[in-house]
Amino acid sequence: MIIKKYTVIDMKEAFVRAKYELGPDAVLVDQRDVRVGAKFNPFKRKLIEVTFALEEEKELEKPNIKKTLENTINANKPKSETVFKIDDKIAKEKLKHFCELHDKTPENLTITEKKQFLEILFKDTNLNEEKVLSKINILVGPTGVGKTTTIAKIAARETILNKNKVGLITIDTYRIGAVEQLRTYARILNVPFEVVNDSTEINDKLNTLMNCDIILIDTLGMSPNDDKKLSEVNKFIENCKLDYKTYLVISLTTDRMTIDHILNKYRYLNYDSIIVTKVDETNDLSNLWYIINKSSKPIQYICNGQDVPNDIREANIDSIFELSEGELIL
Ligand SMILES: Nc1nc2c(ncn2[C@@H]2O[C@H](COP(=O)(O)OP(=O)(O)OP(=O)(O)O)[C@@H](O)[C@H]2O)c(=O)[nH]1
Ligand SMILES: [Mg+2]
Repeated sequence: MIIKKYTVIDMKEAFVRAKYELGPDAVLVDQRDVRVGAKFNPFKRKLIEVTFALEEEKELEKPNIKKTLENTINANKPKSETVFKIDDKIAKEKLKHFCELHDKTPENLTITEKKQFLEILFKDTNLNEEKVLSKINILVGPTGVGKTTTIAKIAARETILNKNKVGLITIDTYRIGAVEQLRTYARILNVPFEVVNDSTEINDKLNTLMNCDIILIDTLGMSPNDDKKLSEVNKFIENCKLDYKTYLVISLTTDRMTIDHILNKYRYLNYDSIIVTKVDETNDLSNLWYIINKSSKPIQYICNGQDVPNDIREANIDSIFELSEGELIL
């Protein structure tokens, strides 16, 4: 029997990590609250220590875990109730015009016509720009939006599907458990992992991973109002001597006023591209259209769930169509 303990923030994280590492047959055997920090520190953080077990005959060899990942990467998610609500003035006009041309109402457009409409709607937007990862990729964004999880998803895709040699770095030594979270994923994928404690170390750590095709850098979550942390992360990024690409990770559950605020504040970090997460937690994809129109930067990935690595799509018409199941609502 394999016994594994995880120290996590919440049970969601515990299940994601156990399922990812031990497979679907892992069972929860114990759960207890723990406090982490110096002995007399009144601000000790409350975490949960959970123990999972996996029976001997169900133990998964690493190659089998990889096989499972390969099989699940392209698996379709069960049907959701997500729609694409056309609530913006320009989009509404375009849909009206399209329906007139086809002598239809939005409700009785065929699936093919709905797809054609989305193609027209997004035609001249940055959605259609080519999506390429750089050798060095830095994910930044507000707290809890899914930066670390998305890094694990990209790392798994690149390792397993694209056969790239991936290396992971974290500069998040701020949040308790953050280093361990990414280290666990690095161990499962059997890829090198480095921790950068100080902005001056960044180039040395990058040099040790120079034989990798893709390097993914995780950063600490920051409120867009926290100028101090924004400038701290900027220091790490600015010190990086090699070419890199920065991605702003943003949750689709964010309200539009906050989206504006985040897009604006994070401009300070000169992000090149956007990754949208938690699409599965909303039943309306219209904020995607909003983000595309508000930002001059292209969307690289869309993430639609907690499952590592399968809940990630390259952002394009096909993925938007798949996620909304072609349902357009006026
Ligand atoms: N529903 C849903 N949950 C997600 C998605 N991506 C990540 N999560 C969950 O969101 C929670 C936070 O994810 P993390 O990857 O730790 O987020 P983070 O941005 O690294 O958080 P900080 O480092 O604390 O800023 C976890 O419970 C993830 O499983 C997604 O696309 N959909
Ligand atoms: Mg994180």
